[in-house]
Amino acid sequence: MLGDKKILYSGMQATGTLTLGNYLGALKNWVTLNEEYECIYGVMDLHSLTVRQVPAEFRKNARSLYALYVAAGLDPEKNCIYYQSHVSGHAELSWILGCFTYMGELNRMTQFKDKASKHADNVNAGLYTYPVLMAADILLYQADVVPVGVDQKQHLEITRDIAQRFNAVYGDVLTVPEAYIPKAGAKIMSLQDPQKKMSKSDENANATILLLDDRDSILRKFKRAVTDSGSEVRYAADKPGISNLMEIYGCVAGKDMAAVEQEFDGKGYGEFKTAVGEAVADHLKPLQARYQELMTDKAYLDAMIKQNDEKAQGYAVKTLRKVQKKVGLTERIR
Ligand code: ATP
Ligand code: LTN
Repeated sequence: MLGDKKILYSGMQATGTLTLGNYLGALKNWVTLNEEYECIYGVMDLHSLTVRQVPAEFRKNARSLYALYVAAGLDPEKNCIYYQSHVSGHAELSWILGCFTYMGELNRMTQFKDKASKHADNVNAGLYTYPVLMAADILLYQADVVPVGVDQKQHLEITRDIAQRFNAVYGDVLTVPEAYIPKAGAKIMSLQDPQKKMSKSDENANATILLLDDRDSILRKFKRAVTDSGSEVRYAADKPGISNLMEIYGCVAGKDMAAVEQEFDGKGYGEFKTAVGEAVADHLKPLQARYQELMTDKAYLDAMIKQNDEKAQGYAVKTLRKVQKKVGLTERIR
């Protein structure tokens, strides 16, 4: 709790460009929840290091992510939007929490298993302890709620377990956070294989809508999207392709599945796919325009980054000192 508002914390890895999945599963909800909470959003650049990065490209991606948060509607004057690597408390708390995490727990993480098989040549310790750093991110800010897509649910559960384990020994030190997983959009699927999550690391460009794709690409990708047998626009388990497109449409048009079915009653897949493409392109247009503006305003972004680094540091150091003291590390002499 900060003032009379609860704390919301979230972030994304600074790798590649955001997809429509990242947007509908996470970013869009951050904007919706924004007024209700005291909000802190990180550009999770330390997490990105678990996969090899090209330094210049990586720096660009991180800045682009920062600008996308702002372009999506998060005001950096009202919210704390900062770089994870600028607050050393993340790494420090992560070490301490690592001593309260069991290898058995980390062995069960599905993201680790998944990434380890995709990057078999670089199964590094960072990939393995990734959830501990994520727990440190969240617990450092005493977050009450963490809005994420459904693939992050397991990481939220381990965060809660670590916090409870720590509190059981040292008293009520860490806030145990709740995941906020949206009812619609929590798992947007690939446009080319509706059994697979839409992912920024997909090799097939047609599988993924990027937030910065131009209108023509968006329309073309939706036109080429894999659909199912039959011809009715109906939300059903045996129609994963159409159901995914309906979910996307519902999210951007603010409609539930019954309303979407009704709107496209008697219309074919072709007409529906065009409508989804247009709705998504229209929805993203203001965000894209704002993004372009921000990326040319170096002074403004730099000022916001500096100001928020200090703010984040201020929040983080309080928890860190408290934790250090509780575990018995010797206090600094002033
Ligand atoms: P990758 O697929 O390359 O591992 P990613 O696209 O999952 O990366 P992250 O930075 O791991 O990107 O995710 C950022 C946020 O977006 C998380 O809250 C995650 O749950 C959410 N998210 C990612 N993909 C989807 C998706 N397809 N549908 C809904 N939410 C998603
Ligand atoms: N692992 C997350 C990114 C992330 C995160 C966090 C999300 C790192 N630290 C703290 C919420 C809160 C992902 O989306 N891959």
